[in-house]
Amino acid sequence: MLDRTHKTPDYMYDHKVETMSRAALAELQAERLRWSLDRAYANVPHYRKAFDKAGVKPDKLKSVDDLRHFPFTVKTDLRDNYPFDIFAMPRAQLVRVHASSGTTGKPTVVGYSKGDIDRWSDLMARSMAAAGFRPGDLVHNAYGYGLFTGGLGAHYGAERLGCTVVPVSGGGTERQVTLLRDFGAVNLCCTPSYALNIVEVGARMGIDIAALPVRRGLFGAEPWSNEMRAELDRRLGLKAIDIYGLSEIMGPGVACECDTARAGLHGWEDHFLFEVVDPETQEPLPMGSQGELVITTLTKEAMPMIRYRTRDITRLTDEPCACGRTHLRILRVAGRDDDMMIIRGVNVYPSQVEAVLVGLAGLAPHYQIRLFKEGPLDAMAVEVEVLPGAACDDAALNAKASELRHHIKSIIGVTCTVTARQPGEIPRSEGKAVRVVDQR
Ligand code: DLL
Repeated sequence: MLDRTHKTPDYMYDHKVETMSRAALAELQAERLRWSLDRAYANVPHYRKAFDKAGVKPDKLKSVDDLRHFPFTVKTDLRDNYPFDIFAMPRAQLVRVHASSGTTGKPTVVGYSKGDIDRWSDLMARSMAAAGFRPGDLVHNAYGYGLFTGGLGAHYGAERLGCTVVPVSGGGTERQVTLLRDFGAVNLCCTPSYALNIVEVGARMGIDIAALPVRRGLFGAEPWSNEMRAELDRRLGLKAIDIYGLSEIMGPGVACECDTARAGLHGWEDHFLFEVVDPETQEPLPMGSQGELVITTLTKEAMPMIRYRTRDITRLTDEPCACGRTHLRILRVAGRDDDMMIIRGVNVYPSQVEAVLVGLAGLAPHYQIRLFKEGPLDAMAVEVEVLPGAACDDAALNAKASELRHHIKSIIGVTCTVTARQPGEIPRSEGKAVRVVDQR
């Protein structure tokens, strides 16, 4: 258990650690990094082989900078060691496993010791406190429970912080709305796309979510734009906060925004080491450059991850934050490198298309992108919906479509086809939204 005997203001879960000087953080990281590398090398055949092949040894590590000589870990390393061979402890000593859905091939399995669950709970509690959750709050948790880390991660964190949890899980949206109204939760946890679905179903039921007590949304598990944030703030009448994480590293709570600044997600550096590398050359990039986020765990017992390539594209900053926390910030994740589309030579992320269409008069914030071949070239078709009540005869739909096509061209610089549809025609999400349908 975390030592919470020191005085902590109520807007921070662990003031001493969250405001540690960067020099002290670096010292703590160096010490923990050695421990993590040692543990991986001694207990996981995969790491022993990979380190030996690269000619590196944990005991040769002089400083955190030397980590750059250690090999990366990628998703296929987990699949190749399916299900339990990447663990640094006998399976019988673990208290839990989670797994990715694995749309293609084997799922990736991740494991936790009792101590790992304890630290995860603390980091989620820390994230939630940063997001403005307080002990005694009622938390409506609509992240999916099960193999996905969202549900149980948020559940344990909220309990640890001293909140009362409503463990609804995802789906059954009318019931979600009824419970939000009847119980009066002040905090909502779900994906941003599901939050939109909830507010819309509420409107159909004659219940305005914005008029309910809910005032904080802890949204993550998928990329979302600042434009979508403004839309969620307004439609749900709350403050939308971004939370990041991935199962391979822990689950939700690897990084979270503070409600003071909402300007980047504080990455909890006492437990993780963050690097940004050039996805092509794999060379580490200086602070502030955009590239692929690489994370090393510093305290995970059951499954240390050394230089895990997340494939998430972002930038880091260690500029001081208005909230007083010293841990670096991950500027919002633009998307995954495998989601990046190259349309006539222009690199585009779905979240950029989202930023253009959300808030455009008469359009609903629902969309889907279809990728297809036009001769030898990749082409993009964007499907959107008009708002309920807006004109939706053919002429009105065509006019909306051509307006959006024009904006996408002038703001992102790509030519695409746009189809505007009737309200309700784009599939709704109950978890992670499917933004891109690849028909190439
Ligand atoms: O999505 C963990 C999570 C649950 C995070 C609930 C936040 C809230 P995975 O299913 O393993 O874990 O998916 C991880 O989702 O590599 C990113 O590509 C994406 N992702 C997660 N959070 C964000 C975010 C959970 N805030 C993958 N912004 C990651 C953008 C995100 N992308």
